[in-house]
Amino acid sequence: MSDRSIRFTHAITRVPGQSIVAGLRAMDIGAPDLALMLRHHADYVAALKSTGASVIELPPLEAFPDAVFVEDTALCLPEGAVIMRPGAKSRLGEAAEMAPHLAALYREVVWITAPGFIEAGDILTTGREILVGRSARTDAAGIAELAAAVTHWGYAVREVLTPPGVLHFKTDCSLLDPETVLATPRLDASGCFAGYRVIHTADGEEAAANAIRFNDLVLMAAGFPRTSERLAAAGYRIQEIGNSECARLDGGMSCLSLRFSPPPS
Ligand code: CIR
Repeated sequence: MSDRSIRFTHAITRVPGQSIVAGLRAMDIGAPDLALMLRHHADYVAALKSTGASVIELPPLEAFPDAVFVEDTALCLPEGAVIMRPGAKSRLGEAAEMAPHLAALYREVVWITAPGFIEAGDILTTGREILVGRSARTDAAGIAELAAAVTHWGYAVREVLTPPGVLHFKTDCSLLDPETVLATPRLDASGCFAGYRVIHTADGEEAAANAIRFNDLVLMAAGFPRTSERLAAAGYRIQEIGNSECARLDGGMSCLSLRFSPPPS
């Protein structure tokens, strides 16, 4: 089984800017503290680098309050990159800001075009397929366009549903290894992971589901001890990162990076 869904040579992150206080959120529980978010972000980047990956750290983009959540702008596969078309109006322009950075690394860069919408927070690439959750940000037209783009690279795309009221499909799940998923019980109950090994988040720790497997590490948000214990007991090497400020904007570990291995140039 190939492990290209968990092993990466590169990541791209973006430093959060002052405008982060205007970031989108489902529920207002107070503005994020930028100074604390910057500390958490630095820890996150250091953890990615500690695995040996090259991390491209982009500067803040004040015109786009949510631009720190770079994951939503593209799907990066070993064969090529697909530039997303975010369903949140205020985020639409983030994709064009990311595109040149990917064009510098990939020969093949394709774009999702109107009228479809898709944000990569709704995309989980496993060892055998690409799962895409239809959500308030990702529609059928966007998913169909993604499928058309990646089919010729040999990928199977399966449309699933992001639960109502949940921002993205990966808000509620992560890939731990090519055949194992960390998921909330509510998402797993939909049956979308049939055939996979599934580890559930502990009761009351649903926000731990948005983790990332990056090379030898699983990065997870700090503050979810019972889920963390479950993952450690299953043999994963856990690194906890503070996420209190991103969480105010419904963001987590996956949202903060693009993780990929571009073809050798
Ligand atoms: C948003 O609502 O778009 C941002 N505040 C959070 C984006 C989180 N991204 C992700 O889950 N991939």
